Amino acid sequence: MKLKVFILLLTTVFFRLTAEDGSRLWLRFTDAGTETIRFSGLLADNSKVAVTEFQRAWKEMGKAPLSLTGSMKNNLLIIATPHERVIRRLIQSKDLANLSDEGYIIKTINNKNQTYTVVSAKNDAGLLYGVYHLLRLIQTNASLSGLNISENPSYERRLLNHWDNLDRTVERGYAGHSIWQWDELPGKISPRYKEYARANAFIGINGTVLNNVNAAPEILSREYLEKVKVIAGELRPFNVKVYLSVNFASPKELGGLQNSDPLNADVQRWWKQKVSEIYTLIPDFGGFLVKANSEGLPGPMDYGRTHADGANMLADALKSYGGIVMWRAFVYNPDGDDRAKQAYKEFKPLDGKFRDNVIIQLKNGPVDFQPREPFSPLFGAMKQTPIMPEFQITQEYLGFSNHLVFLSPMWKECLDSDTYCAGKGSTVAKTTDGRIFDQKITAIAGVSNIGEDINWTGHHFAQANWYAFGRLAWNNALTSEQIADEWIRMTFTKDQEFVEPVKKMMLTSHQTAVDYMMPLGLHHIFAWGHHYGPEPWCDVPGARPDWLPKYYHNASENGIGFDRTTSGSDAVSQYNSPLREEFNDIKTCPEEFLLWFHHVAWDYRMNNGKTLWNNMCYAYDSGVNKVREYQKVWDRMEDYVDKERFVHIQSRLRIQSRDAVWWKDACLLYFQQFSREPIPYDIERPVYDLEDLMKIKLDLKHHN
Ligand code: GCW
Repeated sequence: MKLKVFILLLTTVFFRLTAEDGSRLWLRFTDAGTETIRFSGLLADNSKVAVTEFQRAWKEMGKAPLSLTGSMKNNLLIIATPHERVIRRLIQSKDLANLSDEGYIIKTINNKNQTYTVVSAKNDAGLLYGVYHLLRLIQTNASLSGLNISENPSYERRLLNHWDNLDRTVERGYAGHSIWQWDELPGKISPRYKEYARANAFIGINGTVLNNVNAAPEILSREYLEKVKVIAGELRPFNVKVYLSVNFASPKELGGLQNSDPLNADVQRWWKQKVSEIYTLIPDFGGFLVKANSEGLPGPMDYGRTHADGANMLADALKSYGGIVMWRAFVYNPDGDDRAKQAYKEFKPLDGKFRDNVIIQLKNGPVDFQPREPFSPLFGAMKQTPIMPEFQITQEYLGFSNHLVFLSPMWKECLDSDTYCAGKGSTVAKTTDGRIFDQKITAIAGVSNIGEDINWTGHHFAQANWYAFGRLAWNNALTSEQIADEWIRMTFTKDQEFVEPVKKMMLTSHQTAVDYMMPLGLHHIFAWGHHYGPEPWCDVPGARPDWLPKYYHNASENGIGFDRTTSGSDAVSQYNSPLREEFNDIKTCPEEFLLWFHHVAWDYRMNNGKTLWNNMCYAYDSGVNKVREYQKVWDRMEDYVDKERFVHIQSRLRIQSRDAVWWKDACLLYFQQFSREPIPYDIERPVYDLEDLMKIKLDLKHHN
């Protein structure tokens, strides 16, 4: 018997040491430094998911489950809503009055010489988030004494958008196939759905759009809705609601109607019936996400109607059930003079024309999730129509799941940008979270980077981007530093020798990627189709001009960059003063956006006195050097990390390092043909030949 126990112990230890595949994400409760925590018992309604989640984590930490008690003992943990008398006794009602439906408080209460830790909320959802917050404090070794926490989320709807197709391929997904096993559903339920729900709930995500915005009409068929119903059932206990992307032509394609004109009564009836069918199956269904008249997809404009006509028809069908329409503003027109202007041009005139259960979903920048873009000028421009930011968690334009790029600083850059729409300080965050406009709906979306890879996201560090999105959706005032710090401690170790250098690496990694890919406001110089490597020379006969890098960089002997000033495309005028003047003047335009807004001569002297060409060379070089530094930082971390994750990350950094050189050589050698200037002699010489780089054709299929 003893031998058996010993062997069991040995295998457990062995398993722990070796099976570090990243599948546990940030939910690694075993690793928590819980020595100092002593709860004497638990006072709670045991049936609540918040309580079972606490006990589950507690057990994983190697602790015996807290025994439930009805009597008030010192060091008691209390998890309850005001339905429990003890909460009404210990907590002042004003403390709970300020909470939203999902808000919570965590307090240390001293009462009659006894101390209690209390997690309370108006509803079960808030209780769950409160418990997760407490667990995060435990996991990150934060102090548990004198707690006085009160939190409400920044956005009511905090959504992931999956670009998952029904054949289980994932558009712009780099972590394997879709986690939704459509072929097995509804009969077989993958255990991963529940794990997914828990991981999301832990970071505050409360909704998910299951399918690609390039939506197949079949998602609305009865067959698929039965499958969706099962997924919704798995996610529900964790307060994660299901939404669907819909194809605007569904009435015609799926319903066999003559057309899908939003003003056609048959079409309206079709949607009403469909929506009623959905709610019969999924009573808490969240609503629709729609990509219409964008990149060749059908939409109301096919029938001479507006975006508002289309969105409102769907909104009317959803209204009585509490469902919403998230209508995307990702539109552009092959004939326009500047793609960056299109969303503003199409949507601003429609302000005030949408139903109150419609929200416009807008990418952070005016073009398309580029490594760096200024914020979209549509933020703050619609004053009677709510707008929700859409960020891209999956790294379509940032090295797929090969490059280590922590995206929180990029998103913060957008959220903290001042739109000046209601005077100074009108940040994108405030224009979208209800602090400036009186909005019926507030929401935020992130395009998921999740797939069926064992570590969920391909690169272990890409987990941090999923994590960061959730945390920012919950609290858009968090700093990237805080988020990285939490994530590292929960995912790897709390050892400062590890936390500090790794955090520094993460926090600089976005700027690093911008430097080796597209510094100084360059954008969209990616290879045709896959968006992985560089192809500034790309020329595809007959292709839409706005799908080609040259449209954006305009390199010639005169200089480089897109003239969006008042003498160019005039995109600057879509911004409020003083931004439009600041962007318009080459002297005041922030240098990180220089080539976004200006066409600049190669010998133009920048703030540091060096020419544009030299600055560009130094930027690419700095990007390359930074990645090499990351390799050194990471190699020094070997003793703090399990072998499996260490080696995996090490090998990805090697790829990133090589790719950075590829980017640098390709862009500098190509642009040098126009600048006709030497690459400054103090930086590393190119190691590739341009002709060879121009021959690279990766077999990664996709349009534009
Ligand atoms: O970034 C582009 C992508 C497309 C995507 C589109 C969109 C889902 O290259 O793959 O399609 O944006 O956001 O609709």
